Amino acid sequence: MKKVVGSVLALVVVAVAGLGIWFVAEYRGARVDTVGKVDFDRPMAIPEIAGSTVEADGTRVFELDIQKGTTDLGKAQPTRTWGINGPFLGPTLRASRGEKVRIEATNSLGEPTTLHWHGMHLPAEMDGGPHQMIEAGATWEPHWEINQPAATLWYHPHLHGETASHVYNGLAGLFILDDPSESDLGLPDTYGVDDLPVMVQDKNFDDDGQFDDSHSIFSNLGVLGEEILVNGTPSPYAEVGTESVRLRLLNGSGGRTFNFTFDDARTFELIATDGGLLDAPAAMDRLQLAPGERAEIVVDFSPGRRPFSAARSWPETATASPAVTPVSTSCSCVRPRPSLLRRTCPGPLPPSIASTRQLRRRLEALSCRA
Ligand SMILES: [Cu+2]
Repeated sequence: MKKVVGSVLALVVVAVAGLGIWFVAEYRGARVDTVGKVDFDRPMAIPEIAGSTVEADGTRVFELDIQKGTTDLGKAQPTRTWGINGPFLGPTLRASRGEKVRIEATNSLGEPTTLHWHGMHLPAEMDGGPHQMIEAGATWEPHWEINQPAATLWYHPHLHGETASHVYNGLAGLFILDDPSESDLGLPDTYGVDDLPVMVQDKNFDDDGQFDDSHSIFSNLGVLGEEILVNGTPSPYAEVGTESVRLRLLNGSGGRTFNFTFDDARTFELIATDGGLLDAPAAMDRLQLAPGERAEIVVDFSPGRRPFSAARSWPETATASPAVTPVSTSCSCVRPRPSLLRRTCPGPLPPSIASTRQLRRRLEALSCRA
């Protein structure tokens, strides 16, 4: 009898332990760290600047076609993806403060979607929320005037219950706002050369190389992908030709928070967050971005060699793999960094934004020098 009880107890212990391991695995939902497992053998894609036309009254018009396609993401067969003006992701829209813009967004997906301008100050009826569906085959033409400081924004669908999956499939792009009064600060500003977009998204793939956005039954975060794409490129590296490089970081993931840092823990300077330029650069060696958040950093690289591996996510916060490997191949001079970024005293930072909460502490120590 004792033997039977012992065996049953052992079985129960094994079962509970197994259940615990399964629970933890399910709860975590993905690997925590892929550092060292990525080869960095593909040049990082740089989204094109979207073409536009300017009408007689000065309105800048962008034509966007929301569509389906396929993309080589390093799998045995092409991955079915969604994109804007192309098969995967969207071009970078760019406009200046004071300009009127109009978007002619045509939905060729075969199903309804929306386009939302994340971070843009604009009338509610232009914002592309769930109440502004673009039906299949329809064209939606929101228009507004850019009236906010220079900033890195992004656009993506924002429809009820399907936002995450439409973004996951590939509908996302940057919207860079320029402010003429801030263009003489001497910051790296040649797009694709020393001013690089870095849109980071985590993905899971099924055995056929297709996106898999199913997630753990215990995860209320959303999908935590095990592979990291930057601007839609797996295993990306980027060559840079100047020592000072500006990276416009966007966490375009649905659930994963990234804590960006470099292999050698080098210091970089944070120059902007979601709302635009800070009043002064803030030196740091790690930067956390939750889904949807943006930041601009300036980092220095040594010339002529492949110096260090990467901006990567720090394992303690969430998972991740190195995101981008900047390589500097030749040198121009390190630009002097302006000590003052904004011309005027900024207002209080929005309290709801996690990364700016941390920055607020740093900024409180700075007196406004405008
Ligand atoms: Cu958004």
